[in-house]
Amino acid sequence: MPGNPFQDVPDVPDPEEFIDIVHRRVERAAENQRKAFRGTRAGDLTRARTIELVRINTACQMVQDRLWEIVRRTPNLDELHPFYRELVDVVAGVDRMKEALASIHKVAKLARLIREEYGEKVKRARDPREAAEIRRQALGRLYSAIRRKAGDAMRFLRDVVPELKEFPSVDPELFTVVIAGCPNVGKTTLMSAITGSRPRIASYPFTTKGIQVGYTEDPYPLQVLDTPGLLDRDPDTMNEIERKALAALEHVADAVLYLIDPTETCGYPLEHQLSLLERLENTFRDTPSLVVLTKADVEDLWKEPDLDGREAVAVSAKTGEGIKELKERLNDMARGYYRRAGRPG
Ligand SMILES: Nc1nc2c(ncn2[C@@H]2O[C@H](COP(=O)(O)OP(=O)(O)OP(=O)(O)O)[C@@H](O)[C@H]2O)c(=O)[nH]1
Ligand SMILES: [Mg+2]
Repeated sequence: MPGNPFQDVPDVPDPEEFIDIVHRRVERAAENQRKAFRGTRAGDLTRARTIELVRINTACQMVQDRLWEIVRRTPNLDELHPFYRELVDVVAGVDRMKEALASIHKVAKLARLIREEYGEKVKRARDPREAAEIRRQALGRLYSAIRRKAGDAMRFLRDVVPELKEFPSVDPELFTVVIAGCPNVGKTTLMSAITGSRPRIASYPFTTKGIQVGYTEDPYPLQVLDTPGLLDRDPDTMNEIERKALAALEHVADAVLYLIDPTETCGYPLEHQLSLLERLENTFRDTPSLVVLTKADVEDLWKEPDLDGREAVAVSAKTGEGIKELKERLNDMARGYYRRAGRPG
């Protein structure tokens, strides 16, 4: 199952540390070449040319490989699903990220050019001193390209890539149910009751508790997202980042369950819960939804709220009441979704 498209992006090194690593490898390669010459009859010039060539090749190849690998294994930002694209924009900025990758790609290509150009030159060096001078120029250009052309980009990616790798792993092609509601209404408990699976917890911009992704397949694949601290606030008071993180969620939601706790044991009066419901309905205007009344087993406190004609299912995660019916409703929605998507489901 496809998940977070950034999970295979390699870690990006700090430019100065990278140069150190490259340089140490260069010296080791030169040393090995020197040893290989021991006991042979190779003349001074041949030795010098070969050793300097090994240095140039080792440095350039390593820079080219490592930088190219970063570019190659980062997904194409223009082809990302809007869910992930929006999240990238929150955490890194899509344009900034593209610029950084372009800079790194440029230096990878430059490393190849330096290798070709100076490799030819060093083969024709007239004496050992000239060979060393050519190698110094080659490595000087290479290291300065890393510092000046890729340095900022590398430092930037070094910071953001770990964050991108922590994005929730969701498959945007699956029928996705988002669970929304005030704190303590029973979101996480319901999610476990629906999916029966141990949800994976992933970080998500601006929620302190992260987001949980659960999955079930009976019979239609259902992906369920639990969203603590994300959908219990007023979208009008959100800042730019929060709005984008919310927009990302809208891109992936195929159905929303609005949870209401009619016992009010969650600590929020019904009136407050209903006004959140209205605000959320505005946000997820085009997404099919269903109201779920939780904690139906708490009979002495449970009272039927006025839902203004909205459809609702009463459930108890404790006794299992209503869960089967809720799952049937979700499966109906999923069936329609997969049929429209032209997938067997
Ligand atoms: N009696 C009863 N208690 C429930 C039921 N569902 C959840 N609870 C209780 O309600 C409390 C909150 O449940 P959670 O599932 O953690 O609620 P939540 O919405 O995920 O809360 P946050 O993650 O903090 O937003 C817990 O003490 C649960 O045991 C239910 O069906 N019946
Ligand atoms: Mg929870």
